[in-house]
Amino acid sequence: MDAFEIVRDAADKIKRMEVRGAARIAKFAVETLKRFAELVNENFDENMRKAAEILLNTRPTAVSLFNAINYVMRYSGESLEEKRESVIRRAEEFINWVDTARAKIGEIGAKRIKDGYVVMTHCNSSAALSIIKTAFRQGKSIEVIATESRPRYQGHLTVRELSEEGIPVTLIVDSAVRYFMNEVDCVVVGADTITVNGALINKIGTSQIALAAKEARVPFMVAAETYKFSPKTLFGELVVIEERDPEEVAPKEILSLKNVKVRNPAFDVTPRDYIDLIITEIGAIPPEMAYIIIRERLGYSGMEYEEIRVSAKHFD
Ligand code: 5GP
Ligand code: RI2
Repeated sequence: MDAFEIVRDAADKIKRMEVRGAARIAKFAVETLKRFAELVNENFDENMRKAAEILLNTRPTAVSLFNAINYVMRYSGESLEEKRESVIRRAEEFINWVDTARAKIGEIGAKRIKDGYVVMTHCNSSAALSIIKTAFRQGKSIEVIATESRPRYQGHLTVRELSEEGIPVTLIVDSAVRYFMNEVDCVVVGADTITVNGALINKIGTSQIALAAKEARVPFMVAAETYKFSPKTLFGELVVIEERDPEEVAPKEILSLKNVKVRNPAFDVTPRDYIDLIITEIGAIPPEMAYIIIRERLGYSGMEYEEIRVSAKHFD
């Protein structure tokens, strides 16, 4: 396969959700840029930029993809070989960030899960499951309630994963969340993006769960690596919520009915008031601290922002 074919093939896998999950798509995009850099021998800067844009224009909501690509695109060097090496080094650094952050989040978050807890989770988040698995491996007897997460049923992935680990898990339909909330000790979900004012953008249905949890006084925790915080929102942009094909939601005979519109947003916004804690790899923080993470951990200031930014033309 030629270098751009590899990139286009990877972008297609992300779009079709063959590769999915905010952390996984970020890591996969970075692995792809690394492979691309290993193969490119001319017009290095221009070709890297084109490859980065193809990967960026796949799924608009998870800022992990933007942060990952921008991390690699801050490569340095004068000669082709220096630049290539810099891309490879930065890609490896980011991949290491993904893996170590997930483990650290597991360690920190597990302290909030006590023996005998029933934990509710939504969709399939590697960071949220890291917390649940770590608590279980520490010998705590826990049970999980997992929503099926229509329309893509990522809940099926979650119950498989937990079953393999030996963790008892109950699968429920998304609309049964309120019904089960009284049995739940805490909710743990992942994140696609955290905004500068501490709002959570995550799989559609998350905000309803947060609302039900708040009403029942059940702690609602978010597992989010620091690369899930959005620098764009510091500069006033709103997060673009991906709306996917209605065919994922309803059969053709429904879609073809007169006067019927079918909509399929993939994510929703949970305001910070519903969030008790965000578990990051550098500590458990209140949502109000999102600004500090973007400024100090991700190192974004107004000047830098425009400079390093790879344009995302399809959803800007
Ligand atoms: P709601 O839409 O549920 O009333 O509130 C959403 C909350 O998330 C508000 O506090 C809003 O300021 C905050 N927020 C931060 N960034 C975004 C964004 O990109 N989109 C939306 N819809 N809300 C955001
Ligand atoms: P991790 C997923 O998005 C879900 O919304 C999940 O909560 C989030 O990414 C984070 O997953 P999708 O790709 O990064 O299934 O924690 O649409 O694995």
